[in-house]
Amino acid sequence: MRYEFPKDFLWGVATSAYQIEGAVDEDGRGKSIWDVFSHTPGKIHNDENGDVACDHYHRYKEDVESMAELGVKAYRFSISWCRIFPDGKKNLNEKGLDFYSKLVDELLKHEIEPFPTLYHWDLPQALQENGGWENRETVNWFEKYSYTVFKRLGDRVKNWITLNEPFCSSFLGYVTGEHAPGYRNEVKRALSVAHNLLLAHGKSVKILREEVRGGRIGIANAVNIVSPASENEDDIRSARMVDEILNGWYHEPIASGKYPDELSKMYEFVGYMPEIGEEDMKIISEPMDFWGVNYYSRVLVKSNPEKFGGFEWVGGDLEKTDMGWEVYPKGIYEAIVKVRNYKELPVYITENGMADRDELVDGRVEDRRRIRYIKDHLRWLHKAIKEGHDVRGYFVWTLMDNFEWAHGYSKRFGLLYTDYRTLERIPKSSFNWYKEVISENGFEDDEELMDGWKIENPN
Ligand code: GCO
Repeated sequence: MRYEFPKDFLWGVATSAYQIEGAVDEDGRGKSIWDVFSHTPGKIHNDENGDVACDHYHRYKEDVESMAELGVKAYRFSISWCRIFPDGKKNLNEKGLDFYSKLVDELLKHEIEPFPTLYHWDLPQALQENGGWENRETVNWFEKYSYTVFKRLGDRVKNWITLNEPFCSSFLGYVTGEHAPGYRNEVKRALSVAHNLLLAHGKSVKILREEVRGGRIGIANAVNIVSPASENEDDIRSARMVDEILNGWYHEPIASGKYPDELSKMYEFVGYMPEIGEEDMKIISEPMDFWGVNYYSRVLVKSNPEKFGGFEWVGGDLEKTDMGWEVYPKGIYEAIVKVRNYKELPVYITENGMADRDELVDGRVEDRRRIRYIKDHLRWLHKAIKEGHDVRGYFVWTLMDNFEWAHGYSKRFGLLYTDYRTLERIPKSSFNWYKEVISENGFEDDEELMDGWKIENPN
């Protein structure tokens, strides 16, 4: 069967600043919370950090060449706030702005649409020392940062993403402690962080409208498909709550100016709800242009009164990626339908991809499972488009293997294999396959389209 995509479908790849740039002390860059967190012993696999990463800061021209070779129409990257304002506040660092301006020019030279994310988790440390996202003042500094970047790049950059996965910034940073700044079990603090992040989102949407003629803007939320581990009523109720914790909490305020009913009542009861100003929900729900969907997998939920929150995530019976995430391609279709139920906006899949145990053998990397993973997700995405959903683009996570947060360099998601000894980038077979898909604007495939990858030999 031929999977043909709309003629102007935007084929892309995605990265983020702290994961690829390196050059952390170069050209006036200030410290971010990820510099501090990754240098804190015991936080990152092998105590690795992003000091060098893929050295993209110095190799960006080579990397744009690779994107041109791949034939992508768009490149999603993130701008490091602490390169623009090293103290997060007032002292503008022109060299930081220059880097992103040069990157944009390089992309446009190759007719690649820049799709920058303003905030991909790397808050300036100086602001963290002032309470970080718990402090509402940080929202005002984010407004200044957004305004500055829009003014400088808005003449050439028309598509913008405000935040990457505010769920991760708030819950992994303040509840599980896996991410910077690394607090644990601080649910109330996580919810005020989430509220201020959503405010920052709404404020920068408004500034974009004023400052970037013809600009379009959205948010890139993680969207997990949450299913009950069984048909029993307690599991179904737990799954509904986890769906609100993971998804509703970061979509409903933007879509309809309110937090999810059931969960906000529960948070209210235990005194966790953040302070909500008179205008806050109106600011957060400032109309935006598209949903960015970062889709990877589903989560199965079982009720368990002994566990924190009264539920637990259980492993399913599908094949898993190297991250331990189930391969559930039907979830990309369900995620598209889900976000458009919150509000019927155009959708970009702003991240999708898999970590696998890639091996360099005689200078080559055969990553068939990644090709099959991307193909199966694209086939379900294609179904959503055929059914009339306005899906405008797809960004593979990620262009090159890079710093995978708490996993350090141990997880490889790239279409390019990064040899961390030499920093050479080597195209994997998935790079050549994706290049073909882009040039054909689609692909042939006759495999049975399954919801999820059943484990072939479970034992
Ligand atoms: C995320 C982040 C990326 C990750 C990718 C793989 O969605 O978690 O945006 O930075 O590296 O998703 O985990």
